[in-house]
Amino acid sequence: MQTLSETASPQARTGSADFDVIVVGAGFAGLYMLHRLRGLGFSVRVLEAASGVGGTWYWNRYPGARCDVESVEYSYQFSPELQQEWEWSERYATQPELLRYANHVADRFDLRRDIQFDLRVTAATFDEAANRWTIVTHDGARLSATYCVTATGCLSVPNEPKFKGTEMFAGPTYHTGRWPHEGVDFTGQRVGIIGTGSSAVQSVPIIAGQAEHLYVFQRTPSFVVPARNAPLSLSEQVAIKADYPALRALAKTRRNGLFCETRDVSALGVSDEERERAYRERWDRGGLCYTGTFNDLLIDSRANETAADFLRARIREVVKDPATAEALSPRTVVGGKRLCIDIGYYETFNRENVTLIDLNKAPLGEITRDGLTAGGKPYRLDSIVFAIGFDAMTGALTRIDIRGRGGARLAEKWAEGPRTYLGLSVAGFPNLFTITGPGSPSVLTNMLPTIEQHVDWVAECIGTMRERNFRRIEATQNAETAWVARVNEIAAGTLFPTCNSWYLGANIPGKPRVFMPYIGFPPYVEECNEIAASGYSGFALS
Ligand code: NA7
Repeated sequence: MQTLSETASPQARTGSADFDVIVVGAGFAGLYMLHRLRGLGFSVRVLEAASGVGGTWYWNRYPGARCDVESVEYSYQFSPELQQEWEWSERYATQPELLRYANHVADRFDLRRDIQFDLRVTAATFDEAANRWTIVTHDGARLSATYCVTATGCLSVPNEPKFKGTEMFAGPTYHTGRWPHEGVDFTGQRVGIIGTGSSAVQSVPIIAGQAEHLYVFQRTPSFVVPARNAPLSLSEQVAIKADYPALRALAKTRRNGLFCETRDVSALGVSDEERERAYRERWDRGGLCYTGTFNDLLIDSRANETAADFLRARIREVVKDPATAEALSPRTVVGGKRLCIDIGYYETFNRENVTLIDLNKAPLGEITRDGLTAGGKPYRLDSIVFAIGFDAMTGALTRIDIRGRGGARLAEKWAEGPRTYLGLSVAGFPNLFTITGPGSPSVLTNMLPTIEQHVDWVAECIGTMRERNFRRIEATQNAETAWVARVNEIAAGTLFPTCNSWYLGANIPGKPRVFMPYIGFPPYVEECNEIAASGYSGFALS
C-alpha cells in the first residue's frame, strides 16, 4: 500500500494507488467524510472534478446565487469551535460567502492534502475476489479502495438544454448551474432566460438590472416567498451562538431539520382571520418556514389551497399588470415543488425592460441564429440563460459507470427509479455508501445536518467493520425492497407526487417518475441509529 504522501502528488493521477476509502466529491459531504475517516485513522483519498472544494457552491455562480436556508443553520455543527468562530454576514449566505466557508473548512482541518482536484470519476467497479473497488478517472488513472463513498451531491448535474436549434444560436448561452467564473455582464443586451425555478427567481432581478431587455420564458410559475434577507448583526450572531446547542438539538426534532417549527394546527381548523394572520406572520418573517404555517399543508389539498390563495394575493398586490400577475400565479401545490425565496422577483416584472412569456400560451418553438421563437413569434436575443435545473439526486451517480457484484450496472438497476436501503446503500453493491442518496431525507431537509448525520453513520459503520474484522457490508435485497416501498408509501400520503418536480425526476424527459427523497428527518435518524445499534440489520456482513 502506498502512503498518503506518495500519492498526494499530481503524478499520482497517472499511477495507481490503494486506500481504505475513496470519496467521490469535495463538497460539504466529501469534506466532512474525509475529516471523520481521517480521524479514525483510515487512509482516504477524495476525488473532485472541480478545481476547488465547495461542490454545488463551486459551480452555481449565477448572479444572485445564495442558499435558501439561513446561513446560521446551513453550516456544520461537528466542530463547536468552527461554529463559534465563523461569522456569517447575512441572513442568507451568498454563493461567494458559502465558497469562502468551504475553503475555510478545508484549510482549518488541513483537508486539501488528501483531495485531488480536476479529476472526474468515470467508473467504479467492485472486484469480488479482491473485495475492493477500482475507481477510474477521466484521464485513465486507476485507484483502489476497500470502500467507496459517493458525496456527489443532489443537484450537481445540470439538466442539459435539448432545445431544437440550440447549436444554431449566434450568441453565448449560459447554464445557471455552470456559470463562468469570470462572471457575465449583460449590459446593453437583449437576454432570454428559460426556466422560473429558484435559480431564475434569484438571478432575474439582477440580470434585469443590467440588460437592455430581459425576456423570461416560463413553463410553470413557482411559489415564491420573500427572503427578507438582511445583514446579520453582531448581536444576532452572539445570541444564536450562545444558544447553538439547543437550537441544533431542536432542529433535529423537525421534519425538515430546520430551526423553525411546523405549527401543530390544521389550516382548516381555524377561523379565516386566524389563518390569514398566521400566513401573514410567516410571510413577514420570510423564508422556507411558510410551509410550516399549518401541519396539513402538504397532506391536504384544501388546506394547501388556502396557503396558495394567500401567496397569489401577494402577487396581485405587487405585479401591476393583471395578465402578468395571473401568469405568475401558480396553480400547483405550495411546497410540492421546492418553494423559492426571493429578493425583488415580482417587482422585476413591473420594469419596462422585462417581459414574461407564458410558454403554456406561447409554446417554445426553436432556437435560431438570432434568438428563439415562442408561440410562432421571434424574439431577438444576444444571450440565452438556461435556468432549467438539474438531473437531481440520481444524475451524478448514474453518470458514473458503477458496477457491483457480477458486473451489475447501477444505472441499469435504477432504470425504473432508484432503489436503495436508507438512501445509503444498494443491494448488489457491497462497500458502497451514497451520502444523501435517493431514499434518504436529503433535499427535503437542511442539507448540512443531513450530510453530517450520513457521514457520522458511515464513519461509525466502517469503524465498526474494522473493529469486528468484517471486510464486506451489503444491503440485503429484502431490506432494500421494503425500504423502497416505505419511501413510496410515505410520499403517497402527501401532496408531493401531484407536482412535476425534480423530486420526482419529472423535469427530465424520459426519467422514471419516482419520488426520491424520504419524508421525515427525525424518524429516519432514529431508524438509522437503531439499525446500527442492532448490528446493522438489513445488511449482510462478512
Ligand atoms: P428547477 O427548480 O428545476 O427549475 C427549473 C426551471 O426550468 C423550471 O421552471 C422548469 O419548468 C424550467 N424548465 C426545465 N426544462 C424546461 C424546458 N424544456 N422548457 C421550459 N422550461 C423548462 O431548477 P433551479 O436551478 O431553478 O433550482 C434547483 C434547486 O436549487 C432549487 O429547487 C433549490 O433547491 C436550489 P417546469 O417547472 O419543469 O415546468
